[in-house]
Amino acid sequence: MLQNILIDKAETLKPELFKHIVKPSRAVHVTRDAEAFQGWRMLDAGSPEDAYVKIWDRSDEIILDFCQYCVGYLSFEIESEVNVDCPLRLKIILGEVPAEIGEDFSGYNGSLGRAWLQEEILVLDDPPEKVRLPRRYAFRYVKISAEYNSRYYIKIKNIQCETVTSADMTAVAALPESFSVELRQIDRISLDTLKNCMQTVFEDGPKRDRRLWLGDFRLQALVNYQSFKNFDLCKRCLYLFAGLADENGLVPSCLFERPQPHSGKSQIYDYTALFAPSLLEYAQASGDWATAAELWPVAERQLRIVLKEVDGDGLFQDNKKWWLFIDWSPQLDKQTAEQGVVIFSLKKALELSKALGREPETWIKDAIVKMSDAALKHLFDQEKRVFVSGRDRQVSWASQAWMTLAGVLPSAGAAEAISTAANTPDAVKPAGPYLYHYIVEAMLAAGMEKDAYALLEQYWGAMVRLGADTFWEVFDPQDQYLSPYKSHIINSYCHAWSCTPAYFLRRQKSQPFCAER
Ligand code: RAM
Repeated sequence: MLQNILIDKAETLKPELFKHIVKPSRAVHVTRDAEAFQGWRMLDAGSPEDAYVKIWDRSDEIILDFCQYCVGYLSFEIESEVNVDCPLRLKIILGEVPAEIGEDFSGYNGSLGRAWLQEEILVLDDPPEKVRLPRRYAFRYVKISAEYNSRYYIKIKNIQCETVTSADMTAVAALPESFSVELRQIDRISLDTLKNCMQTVFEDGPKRDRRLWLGDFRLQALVNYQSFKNFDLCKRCLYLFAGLADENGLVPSCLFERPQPHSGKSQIYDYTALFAPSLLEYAQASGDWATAAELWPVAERQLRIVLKEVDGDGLFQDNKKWWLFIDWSPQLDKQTAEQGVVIFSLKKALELSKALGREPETWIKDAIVKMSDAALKHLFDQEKRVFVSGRDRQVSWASQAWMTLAGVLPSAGAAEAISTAANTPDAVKPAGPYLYHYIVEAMLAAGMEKDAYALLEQYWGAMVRLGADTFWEVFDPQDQYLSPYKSHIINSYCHAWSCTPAYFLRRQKSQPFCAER
């Protein structure tokens, strides 16, 4: 019953979407180029008007470049001869990046469903004047091919996209000119990334997976508080998570809105712990402490659940019951990072309970002390001055980041541990922007402002230099083809967890200094 009330509340907060019409800016050709991102480059092929009026006989194709990232509904007009003697077959491919247009989807062998690749086959018996694709697409490039038609002619014209978002771009000013051009560009791309993921929930990516994930949500919300300030969308998401908790009170790590809100059934340990920090941050940003008070039992429940995986010595143990995420790196041992996430979340929960004027939560305090002591005793290498993880005492950036955010060491010790890991050649590095966010956040917490902004500029700036319109789900500067799903074309190239430079930059009044690159 209570669950239904929470879902009903969430549904009343469903936003109206802002709509804009966007038209392509140019026609292009796609060509192989070893120097370009993932080996594909777009070459200018003139104005879109020339491409629209192209007359098709049998088979041919046009590629249009919208020169900006669009999420929405594509439409175009068809002009055909009267004596059409067979159905018209059109293939439409939409791509976030050039590789999706250049490569042949029939060779796809990734681990996620092929239907995520954006492709539409239209077979029209009586070609209408106007076509509007029913599915929402996420793209910059559109390729339309006429496939083996009979000997009649058609013209395609007036292609446009009706874009949708719940982010109000007019509510956000550009960063002041006291910031470097590069940082302003990184900020703008971050906001474009978030905007395109802000729909009726905070989607992780508008091409894929198009759903609400708890870990992604925390980062999206943090950027939103510094920019669009759409508090109701955050509130809606918090109620959806709470309303879909299972019979043990465990909130889902991801959820779907349609056909009606339902759990995605994935349970990620670290995401579960982050519900409490997310609730606190929402209340701090919006001032809506009533919602925080109403959802406090849910936050508390998540922490009681994660503490079940902590042994008598105060150490997190992987009992193989949960998906441990932290990052996509396959080599990463996650024990220490998970320990850090839990301590960090317990501390935020304590802050929340105090702000709500609750009686002192001694169980939270006790767990913080016990887990912090255990971390120092068992997970900190006194000689190397660095946190280690797992049986092989692995050194990773992830362990230092989360232990820093957990505040287990004083900041000088945390800075030393982060620098030691960064200077250890075989330390496991992050595989994607989600963990890079936490590295930057940890550096700032450890007083390493210069390094934090240098890393931000280096990592996100590298995506910009490779032509990013929006920031990516996965990015390893050493491997442009890296994919957790065994295919780079199924990766999401507008992925909201990568939008956090705007959070770091917008909390600054002026240009933060950057270390030499
Ligand atoms: C993928 C998505 C999502 C992330 C999970 C762990 O499905 O990239 O953003 O939160 O994995």
